Amino acid sequence: MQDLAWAISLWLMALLAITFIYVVMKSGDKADASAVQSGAGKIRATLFWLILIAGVPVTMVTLTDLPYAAQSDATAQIVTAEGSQFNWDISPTTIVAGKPVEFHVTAADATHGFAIFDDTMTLLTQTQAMPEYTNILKYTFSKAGTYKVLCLEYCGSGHHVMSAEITVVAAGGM
Ligand SMILES: [Cu+2]
Repeated sequence: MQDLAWAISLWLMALLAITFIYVVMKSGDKADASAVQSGAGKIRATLFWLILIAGVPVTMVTLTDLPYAAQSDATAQIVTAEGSQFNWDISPTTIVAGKPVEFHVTAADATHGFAIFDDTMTLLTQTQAMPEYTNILKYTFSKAGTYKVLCLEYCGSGHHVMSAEITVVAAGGM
């Protein structure tokens, strides 16, 4: 869905850019004063007001459908994660499957990479852990189990020991 919206946006942006370039290229021509008085001018004026009047409600309705508003989920489980050389400080480490999790990820010293792997060591999701900034990573674990957190950003001599575990329990099992 997001890819489609992105593709449509790109096409519309290209169309707008082409129109803009066309208008700029044509702007050297003298205005046709008779056209403004005639039917062409009236059609232009009608279209202008139609777009303006229709545009406002259409924009308002479609903006509410953007995914951004839906992202702040009050039911999400909040987990804070702070990376430091060479350790992860994660709280809580036990969460419930099937419910969205919001990881608030930051770092104490250098930039680290906060990455979550399943038991087959498949990367599920990741974000940067940066000093003085909190990245919010949203993820919903579909099944219970033990998940590994590893650092994906080389951060010094002990980078490879930066590992932690998250326990995901089935809903109602907590
Ligand atoms: Cu690292």
